[in-house]
Amino acid sequence: MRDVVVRVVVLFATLTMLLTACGQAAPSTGGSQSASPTAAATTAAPTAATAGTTAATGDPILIGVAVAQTSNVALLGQDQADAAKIAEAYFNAQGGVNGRPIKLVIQDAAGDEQGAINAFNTLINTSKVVGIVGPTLSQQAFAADKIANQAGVPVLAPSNTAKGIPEIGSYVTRVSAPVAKVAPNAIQAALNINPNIKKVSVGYAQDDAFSKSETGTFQRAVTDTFKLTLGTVQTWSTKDTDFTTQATAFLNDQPDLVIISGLAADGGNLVRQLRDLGYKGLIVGGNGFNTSHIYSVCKEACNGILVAQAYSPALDTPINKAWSEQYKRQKNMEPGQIPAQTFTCVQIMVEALTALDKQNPLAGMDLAALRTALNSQIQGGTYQTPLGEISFTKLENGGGDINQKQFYVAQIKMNPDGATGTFEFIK
Ligand code: 1QQ
Repeated sequence: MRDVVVRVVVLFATLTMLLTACGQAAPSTGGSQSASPTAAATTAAPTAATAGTTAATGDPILIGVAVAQTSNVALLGQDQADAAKIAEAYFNAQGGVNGRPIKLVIQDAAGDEQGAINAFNTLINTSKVVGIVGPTLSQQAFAADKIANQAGVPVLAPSNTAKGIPEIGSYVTRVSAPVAKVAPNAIQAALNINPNIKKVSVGYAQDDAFSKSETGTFQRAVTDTFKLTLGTVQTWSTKDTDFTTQATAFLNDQPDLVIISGLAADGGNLVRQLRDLGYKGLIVGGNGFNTSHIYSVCKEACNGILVAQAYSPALDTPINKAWSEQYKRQKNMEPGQIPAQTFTCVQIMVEALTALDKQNPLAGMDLAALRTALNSQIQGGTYQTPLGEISFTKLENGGGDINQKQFYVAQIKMNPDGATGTFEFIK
């Protein structure tokens, strides 16, 4: 019974320790946008159907969504598109942008750099959106965000966690907390389960920007923060399917913990092959494991994997209840971090547009001026979101990086069918 009870304990102590250890500033409480009209209006969690009396009408405001709808990244990207559509219906039912609806233009960014570049170009030049939510991978963001930055189009990064994303340019604002703040929480959780961990083996997909960034964070946390011994460091490609070499090297290294930074397909297959070869110790998976689609890759071998989280479905706020209820109604499961971050991006677009329209009616602005004003409004605001209260630190030579207060760790619990499971939140 205990196993099925979702326990959420906010890792304030660990977070504070890690922020201090990394020399990072505490989250700012600054920000100019006042109380969130949407959050205030969502106490009763109205659905699109029941909130019809306040629904937005008229000429829609176009918001671009450039996420992977095809390729090996599509499972993540399709969840993002679904989350964005839930946000579109939800906020339009709440009255949109002071009575005017938003309309998403969803463009397939596929799983590579060129796909993201093409999607961004179409959204900017053909669809003429006010801003873009996307792309799915950091690897793609480093290529595509530059284009939006040059064109003066605000980008909200829904799932780009590598070091250096907001530094791409002043029009890039990151909603997905960086690996440096999120990932080490999973090592602390592993030590809480097994205080005898001494030696840690690590691996990463060497052709993926996020995986490279995340393994750097993990390796520094192992040696510097937690004073553990770093064993073998294995590498592979996100396109690999055979991990015999890496799994054998991990086993020979005799670690107490293995930490894997890859995407769901390669990372999940590596876990399965490692368990098949007989590894019995704890495994930490990085943000690439942060999807229910992982269950079908590592199957029963997913059981027990620890994954740090920037979102908890149990956060008890009106906006999180509203979002998670909408998601559960459609998907029949709790929302995960990546869809929650994507919903949050659309929310921020709507709230920033709403605040801007009150100061300076959008109808009278040309598109270039509107995009620039929207970017400042986004970065100056404070938002009550499913991720908790968030705001952004404006970088001197770049865009905005998220200030988020709460992080969590979940452990995958597979069901006896070996095909379905849950992310259970732990201390
Ligand atoms: C990144 C990530 C991915 C794992 C998100 C899907 O965090 O590319 O930055």
